[in-house]
Amino acid sequence: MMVGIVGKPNVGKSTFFSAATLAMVEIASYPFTTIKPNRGIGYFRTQCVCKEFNVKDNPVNSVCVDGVRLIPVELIDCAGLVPDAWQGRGLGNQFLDEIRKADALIHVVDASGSTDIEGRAVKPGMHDPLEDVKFLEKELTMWFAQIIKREWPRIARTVEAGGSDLYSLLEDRLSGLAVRRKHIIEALKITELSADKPTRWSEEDFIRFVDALRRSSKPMIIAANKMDLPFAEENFKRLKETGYLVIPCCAEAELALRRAAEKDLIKYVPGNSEFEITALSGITDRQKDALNAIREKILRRYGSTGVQEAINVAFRDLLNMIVVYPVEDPEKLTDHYGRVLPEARIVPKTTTARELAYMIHTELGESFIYAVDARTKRRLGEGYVLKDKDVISIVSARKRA
Ligand SMILES: Nc1nc2c(ncn2[C@@H]2O[C@H](COP(=O)(O)OP(=O)(O)O)[C@@H](O)[C@H]2O)c(=O)[nH]1
Ligand SMILES: [Mg+2]
Repeated sequence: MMVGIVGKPNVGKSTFFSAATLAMVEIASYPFTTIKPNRGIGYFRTQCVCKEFNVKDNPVNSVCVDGVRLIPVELIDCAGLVPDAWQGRGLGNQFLDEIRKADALIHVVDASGSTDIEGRAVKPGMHDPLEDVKFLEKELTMWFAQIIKREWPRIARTVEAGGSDLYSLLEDRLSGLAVRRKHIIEALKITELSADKPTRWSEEDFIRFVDALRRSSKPMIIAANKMDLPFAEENFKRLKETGYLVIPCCAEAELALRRAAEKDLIKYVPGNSEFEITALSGITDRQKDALNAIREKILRRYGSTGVQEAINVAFRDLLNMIVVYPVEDPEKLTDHYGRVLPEARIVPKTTTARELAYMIHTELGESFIYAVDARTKRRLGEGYVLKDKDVISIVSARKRA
């Protein structure tokens, strides 16, 4: 699963991305690799179960800092979207090419209204960020429509001639856009259009369908960025009225905190509502003032800088992911090498015990007998649907994992 960071130019996408993917000291020792300049690893933050079980853990695929488990997730910093990108204007094609692979979007909006529709600097309050929301929706829908339209007559005719069904044809045509069958089913349900008679759809029906398909396959939250500037507070309230989940953000503050933590000036865990100045020397008064300003203006007021929260909301609420801890020994919570709670896996909410076994190893899935809930020590059947923070041991005909 991948989340794209999108929006017009100069709203703070790259600042958000840099902050989210900056690995600080405790994290940096783990071998998480950067994929490409605009593709990186951020973290999903969850309360680790180590405290509940009262154990000292040895994470392998993730990190545990003060009882906070950080699990790597993939992020894409998309090029800035300009009006009429869908027709190839500006970096339009590049933007759309990057967004293809995203399963969900974080729309970074300049809540202070200090950038116009093309991303040029204006005085705070001069531009209405609600326009940016409508604009991005329209661009994405037009782009989807353009791709589908090219083959629509052929697809519609094939369906009605009984050659194939609409689901399969569209799924096939749109696989490169990370559009799946369930998204197509959802869009048809919402629009109440007939999958059997697509030639009878009007132009308006077609656009309604495409719009619904775009919404289901590229679900979106809004990161209301630049909350440190004037007018942001009132625009944040207005943005919430759009019905989207809106997270107040200050990407610049998150970047400053992570950099300070990287230099060992402060102790800060991404997403925390506070930090502690730990540097005994080498910190200037100016740095101190800047950090204190972040504390007063952002952390005290909004609870966090919002960057980590936006990533969490995207994976948890848009993509419906949960975290599970597979272990081999349900008593000691260890793997084969005796490492405690080595893995935290982020998986879809509907995952069953057997599906988890398959995710770990095909062989384990095939030889699955039952699973054990490490909390209750109860046996779970293959169809057991995993819950968030489950610690699970899988017993197979060949081995445990
Ligand atoms: N005041 C303020 N400025 C920010 C914030 N985040 C980013 N910026 C500034 O906005 C400008 C554009 O940022 P950038 O990340 O390059 O935007 P992008 O074009 O969307 O990738 C830069 O000058 C950033 O320093 C923020 O939270 N508050
Ligand atoms: Mg950028």
